[in-house]
Amino acid sequence: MTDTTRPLVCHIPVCPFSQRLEILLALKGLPEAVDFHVVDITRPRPDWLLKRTGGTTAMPVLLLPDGGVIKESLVILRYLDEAFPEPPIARRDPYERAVERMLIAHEGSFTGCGYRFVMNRDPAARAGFVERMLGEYARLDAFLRRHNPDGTFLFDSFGLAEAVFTPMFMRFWFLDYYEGFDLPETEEYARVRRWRDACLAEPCARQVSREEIVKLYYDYALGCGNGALPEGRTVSSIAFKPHWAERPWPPRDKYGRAATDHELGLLVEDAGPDQ
Ligand code: GAZ
Repeated sequence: MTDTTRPLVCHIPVCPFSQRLEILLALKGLPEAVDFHVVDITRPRPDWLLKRTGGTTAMPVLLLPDGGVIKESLVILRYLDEAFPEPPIARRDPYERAVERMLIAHEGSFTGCGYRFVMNRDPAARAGFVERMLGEYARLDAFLRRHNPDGTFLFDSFGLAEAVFTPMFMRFWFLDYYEGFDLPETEEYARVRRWRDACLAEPCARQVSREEIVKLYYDYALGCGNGALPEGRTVSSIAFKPHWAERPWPPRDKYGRAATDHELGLLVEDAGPDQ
């Protein structure tokens, strides 16, 4: 049962934006500070939720016991960091806070670039996506070299900026799998690579695995985001059932023939003894 005295986060479990909140709470050692309510992205939102949000459907949203509603993962992150102040995750010094915010200001274009890349259906456009993605990493690299050239994280440890970017570094495993794209192992990207690798190794950021992301985001690789169905399919790859661990790995070639529900292990009957 949900405890109505605690804030409630409505979320889509594999969504990178809600993983940011889970990482923050894990860093604070407060996984119980809020309740999580899972929303099925492949179905219409329930009426009680739409009433609270005023009709918007994007997750995560934070519902407060007194009726308050907070949207946007970056805003929710700050709210939780302030509402449960110990230990603080955002920097305390005003200048350091500004540096942290400048880096976080890059998250939108970084995220959008990776998602547009995985969703691209035109092989001729691929080179342009590689170039733009490298441009995004180069910008992060330059920022980190400027503000902490010899360190690993932006400051001395995994903090707010890392909680914002790590879910995207994890989602971009789909670029490695479906596009053969990874951050090059060259000196040019060495600083951002050190940061990225340390973010991926953080124990507080283990809410999803590479296998889960690759399997659940197959439809994104076919150009269908947010639970939309590719042509000829009846079950979204982002569906909760059948569980991702029971499904085979999808084909890597996203520009070739699309896999069927059956090939993706998405038909529940496939698991039955009579089939
Ligand atoms: N800016 C918001 C935040 O909280 O930071 C974004 C929230 C959001 O987009 N949530 C998605 C959602 O609820 C789930 S995660 N969508 C359903 C709805 O009804 O709005 C990201 C993309 C993208 C496609 C998908 C996603 C994604 O680009 O992971 O780019 C950033 C959705 C094509």
